[in-house]
Amino acid sequence: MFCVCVCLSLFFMLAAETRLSSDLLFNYRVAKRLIIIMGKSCKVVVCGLAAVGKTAVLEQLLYANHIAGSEPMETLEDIYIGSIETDRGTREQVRFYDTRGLRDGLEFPRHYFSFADGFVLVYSIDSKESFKRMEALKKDIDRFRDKKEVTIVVLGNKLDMQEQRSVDSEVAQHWAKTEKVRLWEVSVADRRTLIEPFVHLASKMTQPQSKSSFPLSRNKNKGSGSVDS
Ligand SMILES: Nc1nc2c(ncn2[C@@H]2O[C@H](COP(=O)(O)OP(=O)(O)O)[C@@H](O)[C@H]2O)c(=O)[nH]1
Ligand SMILES: [Mg+2]
Repeated sequence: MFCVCVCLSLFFMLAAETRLSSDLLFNYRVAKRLIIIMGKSCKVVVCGLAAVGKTAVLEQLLYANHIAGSEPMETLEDIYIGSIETDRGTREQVRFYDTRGLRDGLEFPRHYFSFADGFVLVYSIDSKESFKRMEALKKDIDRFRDKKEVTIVVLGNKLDMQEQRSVDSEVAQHWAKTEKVRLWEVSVADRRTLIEPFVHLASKMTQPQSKSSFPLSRNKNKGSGSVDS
């Protein structure tokens, strides 16, 4: 019995150590604490194929500190809390869930579909595969969102890589029109291109007639960021 107890204690100590040593988890806890202090905010899930630039977009939008083409770091889940000035001139707090990049055989976790108020679907203009995956994500959102109203914006990222373009701009816009979503082609290398889609997103999610409207400020688990329109 004593041996079992010792083994169990060692196991839990080891597990706690591993968890504490994880920056991600630490950041997640800090973010959670921040969220509790700061109250309600819109939840936006950022998703798409791996390496399309989801993290880079958020880092650049909120902190203007991402150099396009810099060493990518794999994301598990990070939460960014940002404050966005809407087209009504109000400031709204948005919680961005930066998700793990999808790869072959990796399904997007279902729980995101039911808890999000909004989605940023990202593909890269140099990758047809990423566009297809983004289309599939849109279908999944329609299927699994539990009839909840959600705002979706689509970003065709890496606009600076025109020479490698494989997703036609008009084809993408036509798809967006059919799906009744807004689509922007953007580049992390040019932060200005990121502003309009996020201002639109925050404005739509918080418009007065919507149930999810509320006034809000700024932050992220690794810090905080702000976007002025
Ligand atoms: N040229 C270029 N590179 C980008 C752009 N956005 C992201 N990247 C690069 O693409 C790689 C993957 O980005 P990352 O944000 O980690 O992708 P994620 O897996 O979708 O989060 C990194 O090297 C980024 O610097 C962009 O607009 N232009
Ligand atoms: Mg990432």
